[in-house]
Amino acid sequence: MDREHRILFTGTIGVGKSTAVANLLDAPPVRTTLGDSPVPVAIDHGDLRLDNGDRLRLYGTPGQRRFEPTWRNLADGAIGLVVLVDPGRPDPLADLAIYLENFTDLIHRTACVVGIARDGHDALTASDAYAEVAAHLGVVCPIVPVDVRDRAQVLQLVDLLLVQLESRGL
Ligand SMILES: Nc1nc2c(ncn2[C@@H]2O[C@H](COP(=O)(O)OP(=O)(O)OP(=O)(O)O)[C@@H](O)[C@H]2O)c(=O)[nH]1
Ligand SMILES: [Mg+2]
Repeated sequence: MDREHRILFTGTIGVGKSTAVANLLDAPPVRTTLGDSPVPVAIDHGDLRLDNGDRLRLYGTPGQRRFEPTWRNLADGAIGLVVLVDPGRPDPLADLAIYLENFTDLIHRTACVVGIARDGHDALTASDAYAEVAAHLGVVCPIVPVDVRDRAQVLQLVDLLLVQLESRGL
């Protein structure tokens, strides 16, 4: 079976997961709508071909926490995780903790990058607060501001993931 190099983009509702994924793809994203929801909930995914010929399959997870089983299915076999944080929400540090905890198996098996999205150049980003939350959960990973509408910045997040994987021989 062809190995699918799957990378997940996760984070709260509206943080920019779909925008980030769509921005990187070679073709428009495929949207899989989950059937058991009163409102349409989509998983966006598609392929990104890297310069070295490798192909990555990118997934945006549904934001709602009740889809935690879906998150786990997507995480199974994935090679890395991008957590997007919306600093404009009431408690972005708690948001970060929730996603790091939910994806703890994936993170410890592979690698993780945290993108502070939605105008993430704020006071919290400048402080060590996000890194402290991550460290408390045993996660050491790059934490960088990102504008998901800018393809180059999203690509940089993915690069930060791939560099970690390479350095660990994964
Ligand atoms: N003003 C502003 N808008 C942004 C920023 N980042 C993303 N957006 C916009 O926010 C909107 C929501 O982004 P989506 O990519 O749909 O977010 P999502 O995480 O996929 O949302 P769900 O799938 O509903 O959870 C899009 O219209 C983006 O263009 C930002 O930094 N600033
Ligand atoms: Mg979306």
